[in-house]
Amino acid sequence: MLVNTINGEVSVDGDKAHPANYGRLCSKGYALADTLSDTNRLLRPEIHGSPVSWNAAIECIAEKFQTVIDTHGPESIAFYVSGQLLTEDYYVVNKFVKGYLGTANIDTNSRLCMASSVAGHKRAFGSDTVPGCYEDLELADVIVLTGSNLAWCHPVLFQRILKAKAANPAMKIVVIDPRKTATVDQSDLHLQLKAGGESDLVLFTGLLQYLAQKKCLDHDWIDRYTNNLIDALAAAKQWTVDKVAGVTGLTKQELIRFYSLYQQHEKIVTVYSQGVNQSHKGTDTVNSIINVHLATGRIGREGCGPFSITGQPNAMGGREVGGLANMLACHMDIENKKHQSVVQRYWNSPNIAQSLGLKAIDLFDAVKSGKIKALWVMATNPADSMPKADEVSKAIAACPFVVVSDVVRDTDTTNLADVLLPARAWSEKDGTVTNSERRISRQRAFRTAPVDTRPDWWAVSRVAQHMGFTDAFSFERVSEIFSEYAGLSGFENHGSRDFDISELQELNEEDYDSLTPVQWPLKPLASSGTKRMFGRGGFYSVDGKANFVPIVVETKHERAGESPVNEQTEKRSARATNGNDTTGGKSIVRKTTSSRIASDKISQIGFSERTFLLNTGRIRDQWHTMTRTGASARLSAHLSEPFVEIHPLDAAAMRLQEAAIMDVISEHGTIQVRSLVTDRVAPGNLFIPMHWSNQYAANARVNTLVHSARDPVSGQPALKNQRVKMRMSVMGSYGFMVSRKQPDLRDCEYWSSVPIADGWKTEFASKSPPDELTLAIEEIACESLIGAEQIQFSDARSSSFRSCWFAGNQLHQATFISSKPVELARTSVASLLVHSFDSSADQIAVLSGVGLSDSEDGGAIVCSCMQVGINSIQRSIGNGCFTVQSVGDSCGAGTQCGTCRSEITRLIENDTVSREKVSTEKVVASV
Ligand SMILES: Nc1nc2c(c(=O)[nH]1)N[C@H]1C(S)=C(S)[C@@H](COP(=O)(O)OP(=O)(O)OC[C@H]3O[C@@H](n4cnc5c(=O)[nH]c(N)nc54)[C@H](O)[C@@H]3O)O[C@H]1N2
Ligand SMILES: Nc1nc2c(c(=O)[nH]1)N[C@H]1C(S)=C(S)[C@@H](COP(=O)(O)OP(=O)(O)OC[C@H]3O[C@@H](n4cnc5c(=O)[nH]c(N)nc54)[C@H](O)[C@@H]3O)O[C@H]1N2
Ligand SMILES: [Mo]
Repeated sequence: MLVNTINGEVSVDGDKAHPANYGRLCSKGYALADTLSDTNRLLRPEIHGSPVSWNAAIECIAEKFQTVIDTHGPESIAFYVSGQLLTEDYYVVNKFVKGYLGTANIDTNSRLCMASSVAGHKRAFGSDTVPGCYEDLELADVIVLTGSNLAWCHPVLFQRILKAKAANPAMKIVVIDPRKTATVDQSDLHLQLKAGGESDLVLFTGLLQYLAQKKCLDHDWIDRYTNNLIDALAAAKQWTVDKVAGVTGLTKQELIRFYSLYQQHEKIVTVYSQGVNQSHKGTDTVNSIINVHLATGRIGREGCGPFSITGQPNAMGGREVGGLANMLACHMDIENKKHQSVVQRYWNSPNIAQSLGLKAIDLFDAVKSGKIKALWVMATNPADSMPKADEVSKAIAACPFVVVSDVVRDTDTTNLADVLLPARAWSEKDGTVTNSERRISRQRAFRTAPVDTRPDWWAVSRVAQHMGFTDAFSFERVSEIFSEYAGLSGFENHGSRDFDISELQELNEEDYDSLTPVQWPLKPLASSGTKRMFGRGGFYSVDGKANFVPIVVETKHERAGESPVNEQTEKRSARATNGNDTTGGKSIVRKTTSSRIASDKISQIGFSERTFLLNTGRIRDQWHTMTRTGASARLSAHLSEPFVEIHPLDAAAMRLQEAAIMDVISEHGTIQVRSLVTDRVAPGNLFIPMHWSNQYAANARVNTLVHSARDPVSGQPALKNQRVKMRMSVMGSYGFMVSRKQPDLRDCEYWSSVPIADGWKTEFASKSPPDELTLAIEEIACESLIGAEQIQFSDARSSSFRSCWFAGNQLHQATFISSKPVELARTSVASLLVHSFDSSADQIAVLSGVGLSDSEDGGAIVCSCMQVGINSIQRSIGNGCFTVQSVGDSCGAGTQCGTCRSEITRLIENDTVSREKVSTEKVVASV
């Protein structure tokens, strides 16, 4: 990535020379400059909310940790870190915990992300190795994407694939997903299997059986390089096409079409991501995919391979430094005595961890039970991203001593900390990261960091030194850390471990700074890096052979996608509101709700409640818990409210109003989100994005609903598979507001705010009637908008209230409240904050809710890079632009990062369908 700074303004461009993206960036990449504002930055260390010096914070942490260790032993300390750290940060914190504190209680958000892939790789290859490289995706004849929404989550890679497909139209893209995603829009075949955790497992086990039956296995390769085929085939034997169809909900024709692709084409890559990993059978599913590739020798060759795609910038680096609670640095295992000794001697560590540490869910369970007395969370937001998120939040709040290192001041986790440490952000820190194809890249700081922020490795090193480990943590520069780490990768390795970058240990600071991207392993014979591995065996198991893993499936599980049971529950209690829940003096839910309509009243209204299977995941323009992307007006314009996707048939059965506010309920919690009726989800399924936190919505954290069921091998939680109930949330009033500051809407059961140019735009709703809600909101406005002047309008008959506050010729706040959802052109009203109101007629016109500018309302943003809305795109289509290219030429949409091209395609297709429908109707009419 290239960054330009002109007069202090930062702009971002792709690096055309980087082999992973060749200069392309995604919408979030282009908007990175927007997320760099200092407004929500954590700028100074804090203890219990008061700013302190770094020395004071470090002393406090070191002393507290020492006391806890002296009193309760090292196992009462835990660290929860993240794939958003750079490799050097990650290495130092692991060295500190596993080598010097003497516990392995350090786990990472990669547990929620790729632990099943790690475990699957290790079972099959003896090491956590991704065998292929991105180029294979361009060379393949068939790309199978399962449980991956590549178009939205890895848009740069996806654009690379689409470009390769344009050059080679015979290339086929297959998408396996219970939802019709933007990736599906660009595919040749969509297998919309039943969600619920076992479909993929059975699908790929059935594929192995099918290929064996069709005599398509590569026995020569298998004999030379693998073990255990017989057992794997025996276990797969029962999975006939008919049986697979029964479990997956796919037709026999679909299955045969899919299976015969593996029969007819040589070069196949099977890409998988969270739809596979985040399941209670994640590791077995990974192995069912790898089994197929081993059985056909499709590994380590051009255009072939199983390919686990990672998500976070440095998830792979984290695996390499041993970030997980069951690993040691440089792909060594904690429970392997030899590895323990290698690492202990290299570090000269006094107290190396001897046994497995706690994995994420167990770790927070131990926090909850009180076993963990001190916790350090670094670069992750578990109060939102962990399953059973309310329970996790309460556990953190109740933990006696909590340190949180972050770049943002207010997150749902920083608000629970005793000590806050301000970290350097990606633009300000220096180090290396590794991507999904084992490629290590230098990440260089390009922006001066706020004075009191420090890199995470620095903070950890200083605490370690303060605890007496002076020499082992005397790092002053990242290059020193990298050299030490590179040295360990080669120490007593002799080819026994896959991860070897020891060629790089002698780099001086200058060489390190100018390091060009390189793929490990780096061995003397291949010091330019290794593209592919295992083509001719060479696995890291005891005998150097790969292992087939026999897949045993017990199909007892709930079947997803069945038509929902209409549960007209008699006893319908009011929402389980999360009132002012405080534990240990720390507030958990920032904006609280109070239900003022009694439960009996809700049941009188009698909306139906139904049971669904809830799937969760990502949207195009938000990153995880929105701590940074949520601050970008540009990115928040794409999908700006927390929503639940529901199929039109289910919506009709529930008599849902358009864009209704819904209560979604599980045994763990209740949230409120807006309904989005779409055939992208299957009947009986729902989809809710993982992103919204208490910072941007009243109560929309999806993980408060999600169970902590997990894969038994990897410990990765099944985040995409939760039974829930859903019903319409009955509201007494609805509102819309634009304001300079994020409003305080504590009186509203529902609100959702997004930043816009010079202010905020907020949707809200309340159980109270409009007059009461208006009073409450105007009271807060009176207190906070001192000196401003108000004009207002109310219509008692339609229960509609409008109020505007002006200071000089600037609008400060405009509020629209009604007993029904407010009808207004949102984008026009939002633009009024940057308008100058020079006459009182102008001011009064706002009350009509009409934008004052002549420009047409562009509508909800589809193309974030060029800021083009749906209305503008539809106008272009209406004017005869029927290709993505011509839409781009006409209004600019889709011409930058390309991530929105699949949505533009769908708009064109919808338009074609409706035009065809009209013309067919005309034909019918004329007949
Ligand atoms: N825009 C954006 N991009 C991101 C991120 C982000 O937050 N925002 N995060 C990054 C990170 S850390 C990660 S890990 C990656 C994740 O990237 P992905 O794994 O592509 O993202 P998800 O949306 O979590 O899930 C992918 C798909 O799995 C499907 N799925 C659910 N259940 C099943 C099932 O049983 N079988 C199958 N076959 N599919 C199923 C979902 O419908 C969803 O479309 O994205 C990375 N990229
Ligand atoms: N329901 C559901 N839950 C999920 C998922 C899902 O698909 N569904 N996906 C899971 C997956 S794959 C993932 S990866 C996780 C992600 O979940 P989290 O890791 O919790 O998400 P982020 O919002 O990325 O949190 C990163 C935090 O680190 C801060 N930060 C950024 N850079 C730095 C830095 O350099 N140093 C420090 N100290 N702090 C920094 C950010 O401000 C932010 O607060 O969520 C998981 N949870
Ligand atoms: Mo992830």
